[in-house]
Amino acid sequence: MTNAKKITLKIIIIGEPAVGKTSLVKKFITGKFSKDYRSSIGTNIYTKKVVLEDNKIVTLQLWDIAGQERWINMRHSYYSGAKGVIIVGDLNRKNTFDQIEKFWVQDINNYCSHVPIILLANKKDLLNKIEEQEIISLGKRIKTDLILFTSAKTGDNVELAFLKLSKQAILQD
Ligand code: G3D
Ligand code: MG
Repeated sequence: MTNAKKITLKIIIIGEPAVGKTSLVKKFITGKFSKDYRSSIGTNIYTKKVVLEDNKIVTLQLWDIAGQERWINMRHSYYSGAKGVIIVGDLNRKNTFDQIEKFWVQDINNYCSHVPIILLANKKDLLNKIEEQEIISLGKRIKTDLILFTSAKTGDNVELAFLKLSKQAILQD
């Protein structure tokens, strides 16, 4: 007998091309890759089971845009039912953070408002060109639940990011 509760959470990952979205997901998944069954909407879907506190087994369904970031077909399907959003910027390209505010947040507002958002400032292993304070201000303006500085290369804060968002998503679900 087990009193574990089974929950599936759809988490979407968004952000400009080459910020490290796929690398972050792959680092977290470490090899587990469920076959792409939604290639028609330009998406790869990965799953990973995690066990949170109080024995909750959560299956994370991670949706990663496969190319053509800004022009994903059927945007509605991509965002629909998402319980959490990971927005990624590249610490070496300021523009990728500007676009978060200009473009990606509008999408969230249009398609899946009121879900927890985590902002990842990725590639922290490289020479960073953006002040930490700028990222924190952006996070406040777009009302993120958490900001983390990550590296998909070293793995720094990657697992933490997915676990924190999962917890928040369950609380708000
Ligand atoms: P995307 O899915 O957002 O488009 P990718 O981004 O995951 O494809 O990553 C784009 C490039 O950035 C890749 O390099 C990848 O290796 C690199 N990258 C991703 N995350 C990090 C990071 O944290 N640190 C460093 N140093 N590089 C990172 P290539 O050369 O394969 O295009
Ligand atoms: Mg990618």
